[in-house]
Amino acid sequence: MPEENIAHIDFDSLNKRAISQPLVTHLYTADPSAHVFNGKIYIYPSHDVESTVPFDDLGSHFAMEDYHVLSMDSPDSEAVDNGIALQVKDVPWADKQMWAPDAAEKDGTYYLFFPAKAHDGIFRIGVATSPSPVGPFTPQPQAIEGSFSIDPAVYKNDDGSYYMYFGGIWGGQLQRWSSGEFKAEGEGPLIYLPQDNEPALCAKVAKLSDDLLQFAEAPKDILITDEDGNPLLAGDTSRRFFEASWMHRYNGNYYFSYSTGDTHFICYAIGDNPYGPFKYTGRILNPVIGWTSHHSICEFNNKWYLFYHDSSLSKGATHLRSVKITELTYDENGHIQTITPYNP
Ligand code: FUB
Repeated sequence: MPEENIAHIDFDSLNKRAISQPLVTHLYTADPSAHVFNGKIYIYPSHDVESTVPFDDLGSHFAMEDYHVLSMDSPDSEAVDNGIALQVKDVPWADKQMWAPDAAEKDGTYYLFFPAKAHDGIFRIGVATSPSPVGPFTPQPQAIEGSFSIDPAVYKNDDGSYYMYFGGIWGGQLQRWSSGEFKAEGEGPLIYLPQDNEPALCAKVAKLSDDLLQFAEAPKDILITDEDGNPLLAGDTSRRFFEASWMHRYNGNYYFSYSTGDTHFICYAIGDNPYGPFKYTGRILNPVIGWTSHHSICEFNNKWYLFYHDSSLSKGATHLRSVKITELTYDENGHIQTITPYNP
C-alpha cells in the first residue's frame, strides 16, 4: 500500500488484528527465505535500514547494507539474531542495495545467494559461503557470470540438483534484459515493459553448477499460463509475475510462487517439473501493510509454514519491514488456502 494511503490506519488496532507478530523487533527484516537445516529453522532475510535516499518506484530507498541470519528451534520458539553474516563493503563486486537473499546447503557448506547493485548500477547475483548456516559468509570475488536482476531463490530438487529462480521487474531491472543485453538508456520503472496485451515478462530459472558457484546453463523463462494454457498477459497485473520467486514441492507437484508487486498479492502456479510451464492456481497471501510482499514456504514436522513480511511495526514505512510466520494449509486438491494477514 503506498505510503500516502496509510494516514487513516490505526496501527495499534491493526497490530492486534494481525494474524502474526514480528519475529524480531530490534531490527527491521524483510524478504524471508526460510530453510530447515539439521532440524532447525534458519531465516535469511534482508536487513532493512533507514535511508536518506528519496522514495521512488525503482525502490532506490531500499538501501540495505548487510545480512543477519535468524534461527528458530521450532515455529513457536523465539527467533535468534545471529549477528552480521555478510556486509556489502566486504563484497568486491557489489556497491549497494543488498536485496532479498536465499541460502542452500550442500555437503556441509552453506551458500548465501544475494543480489546487489554492482559499481555500474546493474543488479547482479552473488554467492558467499560458510561452514555455518549463520555465517559469517565469505563472498566470491565476482558475481555469478551471466546473472542479472534480483531475488534469487535456490531450490534443491529430489535428484540432488539445484536450481536458481530469480528476477524482478521495475527496480529489479528484469525488463531491461529482454533483448539479452542490459539496456541502460531511459528512465522510470515502466520503460521496456511489454504492452498490456502482450505476454508478461517471465521469472528466470537456471540450474546451478555442482559447486553451486555458477550457472550450469543459460537462464530460461518460467512460463505462467492461464487455465487454457495461454501465457499470462502483462496487463493481468493481479496474476502476472513481478518479483519474489519461490519454489517448493507438495504431493509431487512443483509450486512456483511469487509476488504480483504493484497489486500486492503472493500467488502460485503449479507444474510437473522445475522448469514449468506452471499453471496459475491462486493466491497465497492477500496484501500486507507496506508496498512490497515477499515470502517463502517451508515444511517443519509435517506442517507447512508461510514466512512473509509487513510494515506494521514501522507504522507503514515501505522500506522498514518485519518478518513474520504463519501456518499454511492445503485443501484436498492441493490448493493453498488464501491467507488474509489481518483479522476483520
Ligand atoms: O527488499 C527489496 C525488494 O523489495 C526485494 O528484492 C523485493 O522482493 C521486495 O520485497
